[in-house]
Amino acid sequence: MGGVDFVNLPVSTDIAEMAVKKNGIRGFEVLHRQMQSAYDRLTEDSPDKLFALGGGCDADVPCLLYLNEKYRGDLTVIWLDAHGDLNTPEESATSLFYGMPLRSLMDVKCFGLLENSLPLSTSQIIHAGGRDFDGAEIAFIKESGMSSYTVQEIRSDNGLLKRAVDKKHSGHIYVHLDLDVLDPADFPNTPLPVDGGLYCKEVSSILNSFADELVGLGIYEYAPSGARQAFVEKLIQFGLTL
Ligand SMILES: [Mn+2]
Repeated sequence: MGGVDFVNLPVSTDIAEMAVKKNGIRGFEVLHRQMQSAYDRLTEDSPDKLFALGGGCDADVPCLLYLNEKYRGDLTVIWLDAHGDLNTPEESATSLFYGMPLRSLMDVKCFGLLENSLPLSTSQIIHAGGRDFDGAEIAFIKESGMSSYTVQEIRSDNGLLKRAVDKKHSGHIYVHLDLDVLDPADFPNTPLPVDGGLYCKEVSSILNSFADELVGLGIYEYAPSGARQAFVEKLIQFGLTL
């Protein structure tokens, strides 16, 4: 990509290996290997800013742990997602890691996937647009006091996320964008769509409101299709200007 340091990290396509369960996580060894290689590459290149394109939400784990270490815990993460991504391996009914990435970031050993990294604290995270939480995830949010805002709260108050971020007093903001935070009527191209999401223009306006403070953006869960491809291209253009 012209003018941009672009790194394409290979991922396993071995279905049999992805099915092998360890530590309560399906495909643990594959995830461990891929996350470690992404993390090592980031550490080696040591970028100040990062634009990541997935893949599944789990691909943001090495990116966020790298940035959290780089900025020594001075990082605020806005996690835009229809789902919580907050299960522990014990709480997960499926043992699929894509339901766990946000929670793994707060675990001191990242569930064994990246053991030497600095975990995020719940106070660094703002979950936004969630509407399909499991019972254990709702309990976790309640007990931990982690910030979590619904689509309705965000829609009815333009400055809500901006104020929530300002309260964290961090100079480094990262946006994790799981495309399923979007309303399927407006953007259907995700593997796990959930009704009642944000509109594309609302997500664009959220991104623009943080454009000057962003140290990173991750875009995940795109199911490639011609429909709404223009919006994804717009997001990529935005990411490339960070
Ligand atoms: Mn997700």
